[in-house]
Amino acid sequence: MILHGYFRSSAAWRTRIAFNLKGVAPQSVHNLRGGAQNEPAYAAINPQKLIPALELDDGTVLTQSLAIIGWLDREVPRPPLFPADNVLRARVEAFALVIACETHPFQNPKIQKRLQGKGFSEADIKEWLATAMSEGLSACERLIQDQPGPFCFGAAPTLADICLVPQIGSARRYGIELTPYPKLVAIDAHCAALPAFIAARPDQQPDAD
Ligand SMILES: N[C@@H](CCC(=O)N[C@@H](CS)C(=O)NCC(=O)O)C(=O)O
Repeated sequence: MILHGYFRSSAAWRTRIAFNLKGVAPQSVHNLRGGAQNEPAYAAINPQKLIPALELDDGTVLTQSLAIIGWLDREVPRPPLFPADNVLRARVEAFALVIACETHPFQNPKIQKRLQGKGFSEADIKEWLATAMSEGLSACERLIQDQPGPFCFGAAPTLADICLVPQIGSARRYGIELTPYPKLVAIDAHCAALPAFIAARPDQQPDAD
């Protein structure tokens, strides 16, 4: 099994956390440096030219981090990455989707390049990105207001934490103020002490700068 990733990609980071939590170690290949995701060789693997992609042993390719994590959870059910309770599961998925669909995409290199190509200034792009990230994080903070911790939804990590930690990492990289999100910051700190999360960090990857 080959996981096509990149150390800084937060979508790939999600899959690394999930594989670590399951104790499964796919072979890692690092695409993206120097725009390698846009080369025909990678486009043949993932027509979206996005990281990550997972090549299964029979050659089947899975794309989209949340689909890869869902597949992994069904293949290797322990420890579960979703709560057994159906309502809580829907809340975990909603939290993850706020990040994956409506927060993270704005920070993608290709989106930022398009904005630069349209003549937007670096300051405008930064401000636009900060607004998008802050909106997403505010929603996430509200979505777990009733939750006791130490993870987003209960006593064990779920897809919500898997999506949160890389998004907080990106927010820090972009200099976003995190004090309005005390619950998210506390959960991130809790996750940061766990081996599965430590090993998934960008600075722990062989292709890290
Ligand atoms: N929704 C996708 C997002 C994948 C994605 O946006 N990957 C980024 C890295 S985090 C990427 O490959 N960007 C390449 C580019 O912008 O050219 C997923 O969850 O897998």
